[in-house]
Amino acid sequence: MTARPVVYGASDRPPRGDYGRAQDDYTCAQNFAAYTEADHDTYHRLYQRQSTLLPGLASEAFIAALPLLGAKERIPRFDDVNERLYRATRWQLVAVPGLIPEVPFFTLLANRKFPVTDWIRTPAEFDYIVEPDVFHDLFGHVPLLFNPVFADYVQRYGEGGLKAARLGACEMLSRLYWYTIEFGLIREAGGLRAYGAGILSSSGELPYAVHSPAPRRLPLALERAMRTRYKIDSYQQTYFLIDSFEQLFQLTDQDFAPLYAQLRGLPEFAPGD
Ligand code: HBI
Ligand code: FE
Repeated sequence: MTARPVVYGASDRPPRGDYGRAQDDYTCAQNFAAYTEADHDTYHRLYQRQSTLLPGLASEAFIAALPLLGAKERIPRFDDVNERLYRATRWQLVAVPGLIPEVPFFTLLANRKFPVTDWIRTPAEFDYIVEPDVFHDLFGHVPLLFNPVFADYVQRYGEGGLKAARLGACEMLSRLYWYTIEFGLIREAGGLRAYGAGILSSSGELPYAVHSPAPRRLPLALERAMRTRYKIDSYQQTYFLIDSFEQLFQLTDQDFAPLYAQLRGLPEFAPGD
């Protein structure tokens, strides 16, 4: 069976990426030869702009880990990053053609493999792209996988996802991923900082998430986050706050099955509630 593309979330956009080259587990070889000089230039310009925005807005743990990625000027070979990443936390990057279905996604995370989309946005999409591309994944997600506590949380999330799939609770667990790994905020230095990849890789949403008075900011509580719907193509209207990555990890210590049963019958919250 060749891997079929997925249409992700509410977007009715055709999936991007060539899924014909993916294996059954949805991974593929990184198509390094396909990168043009324009692609490397797009990556370099995105990296430069985003890294100048970080001070005072990004979590210190992220700022400290970013140099470990070791790729500022050009899109790196994932195997080169894996040299360093595997030594640090036993995680490795695997290339995927784009978004993949939830169970293959959870399976990779549960095995400390992070799926990294291997294509990059066009220059016309420099300021915004709906789907995660290689810059979102490498710059947004990979640095914190060098952080031991966060790295363990992501694997625990993957294991939880496989259990959620068996319980038909993927949507509730996906919201936890969305409001932490993608769009989470952490209390730090008397203020707020971003640790979610979707914020860290966005030039507009990074200052907005930390400083704008518009969005709601709530302390992370599973029963609230798991019932709060999200949109994938606009700034978040609700952000959830944590005090530490240890707090995130401890959340995964409990068995979510009773929580899913309790929440299933309760009404959901719209993104802006
Ligand atoms: N696929 N490649 C990729 N990257 C993601 O971050 C991703 C995905 N599929 C599903 C998904 N994220 C989320 O819905 C998870 O909560 C399951
Ligand atoms: Fe992401």
